[in-house]
Amino acid sequence: MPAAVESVAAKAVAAEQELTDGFHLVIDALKLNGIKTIYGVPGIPITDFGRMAQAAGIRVLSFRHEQNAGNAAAIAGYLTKQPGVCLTVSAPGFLNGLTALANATTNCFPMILISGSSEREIVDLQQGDYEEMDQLAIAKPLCKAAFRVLHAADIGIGVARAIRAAVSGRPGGVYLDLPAKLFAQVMEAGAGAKSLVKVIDPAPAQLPDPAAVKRALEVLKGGKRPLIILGKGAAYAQADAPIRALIENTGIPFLPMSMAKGLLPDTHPQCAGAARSTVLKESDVVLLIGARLNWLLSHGKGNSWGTPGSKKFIQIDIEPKEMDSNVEIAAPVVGDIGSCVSALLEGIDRSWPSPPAEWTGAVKAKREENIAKMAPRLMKNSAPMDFHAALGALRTVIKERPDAILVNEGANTLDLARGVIDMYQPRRRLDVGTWGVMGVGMGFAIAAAVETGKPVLAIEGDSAFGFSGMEVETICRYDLPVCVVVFNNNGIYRGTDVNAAGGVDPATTVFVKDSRYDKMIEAFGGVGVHVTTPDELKRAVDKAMDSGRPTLINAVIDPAAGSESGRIGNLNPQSVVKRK
Ligand SMILES: Cc1ncc(C[n+]2csc(CCOP(=O)(O)OP(=O)(O)O)c2C)c(N)n1
Ligand SMILES: [Mg+2]
Repeated sequence: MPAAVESVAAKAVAAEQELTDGFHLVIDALKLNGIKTIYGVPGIPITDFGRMAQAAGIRVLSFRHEQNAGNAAAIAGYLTKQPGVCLTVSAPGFLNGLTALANATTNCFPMILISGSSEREIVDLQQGDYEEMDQLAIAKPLCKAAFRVLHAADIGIGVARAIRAAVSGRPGGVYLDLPAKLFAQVMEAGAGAKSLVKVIDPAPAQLPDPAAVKRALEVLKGGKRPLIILGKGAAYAQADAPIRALIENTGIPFLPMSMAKGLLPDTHPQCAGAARSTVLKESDVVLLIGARLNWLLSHGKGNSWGTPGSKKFIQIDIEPKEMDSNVEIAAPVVGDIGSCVSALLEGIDRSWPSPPAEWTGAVKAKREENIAKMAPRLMKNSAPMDFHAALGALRTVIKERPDAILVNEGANTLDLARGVIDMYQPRRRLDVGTWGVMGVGMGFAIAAAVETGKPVLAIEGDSAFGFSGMEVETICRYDLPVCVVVFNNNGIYRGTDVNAAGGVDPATTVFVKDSRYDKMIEAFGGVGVHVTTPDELKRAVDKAMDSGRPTLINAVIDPAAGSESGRIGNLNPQSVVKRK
């Protein structure tokens, strides 16, 4: 090569080495802050970004629909206390991801939805750009915080703000809008590197006021029939040891909310899970730890809570606005759960009075009575199976594999599995959460496998499964240790409904009879199994979990076995007008 040409080429390389751009700055900012995985769906303007992120060592998992990628990111956030990242294209992809972002915010899961967006100048003049939408404005009311970055030099700050907003205080969903033009914006590499921000202490401890702790201890000590309720906030906090110590040192019965199951084993002698209605009604002092008095706890009032005014509530929550949301909180303790529980523990020494034996004895008796009542229903080896018979088999699976992660959605399939399947370890049960939303199943299962490396058992109503079912291809593509069991009762709640008009259309809640969901996964190289008895079901799940191979088991459930809306049929409005 002639010397002159050589020097021009060298100069070009040198110049290139000194430049960076939006693509690389976003990747560098995420990596600098420990983000190892992105869940998303490619397309304009983020296809190359996904490729480059993968090339840079971030694990980029492509889904079939953004809602599932978003749910995966949200539950990754819940499991790791680091924001899960979902990446989508503009307008329709963004909207598909938005349900998961809103659900994450409602459930206090830290996640960041990063969406590419179209040209601001055209969007703002509404001139009809490709996938035109004012995404920032739409996201804002549905998440904890929403940011847009317009200049490459601001990427570091934008990513830092998104991370801090997602995980600090009460965690939630954050939207980060990255216009197409930003990715290609160029800046000098040294200045680019300096513009990045490593978020120091993204979720700082928030210590409770000692006076609030003292007040809480006094109220708790005054209880004759005390109860501790654990919410998924308590599980999220990863303060497992102090929470366990608080419960065991006080001897107070505890009630785990759905996703708090396993924080202490459901088989723990103080667990009141099987005596729920008794403890809600009869308790006089209730300590809520990361549990909100929303609809899932009947707002802390009404019939299920016994005599009006008979309770005193102590509430531990990081969000001060949570206090008095539904009823008066006698002793609010505001701070992060680990710090609050540890502070309470300091005031609980050997002289702490055990709760009256009359109370703990009554809770124990009720719990044993209810467990004994359920036992024979779990042992029926019949075909077709009812829910209890099938769940009896799966209950044994989790007992034998307490480390496995259980994903669960549906109506009867959800409510009955929650009651039947004991959990033994923290953060092993992932389900429909605060909204009772269908469609989280495969996204949650995929992220649980990816983030923890543990085997995953997803127990899915046939309707629930359908919302994210196409992701069985994703499960096969990444060869994840996920075993999906579809409880196939031919429909929503039951498969026996009939069309009241008598026409050819089936009833609104029934599906194609005797479908074979197991065939779906076979199309992608996974293992499909069709079972009709609890024994077959147990064998098939064991085999799947031993092998770690992607498996879908079509479990035939008696179509007449379920009830309307599972356990929450009372929430359905009733028509008072008689049909003519
Ligand atoms: C996004 C969303 N759409 C609709 C619903 C209403 N819904 C509640 S449970 C359910 C499905 C119940 O059927 P299935 O999953 O088969 O459970 P089963 O009761 O039959 O066991 C539906 C559609 C919902 N909760 N979330
Ligand atoms: Mg069903």
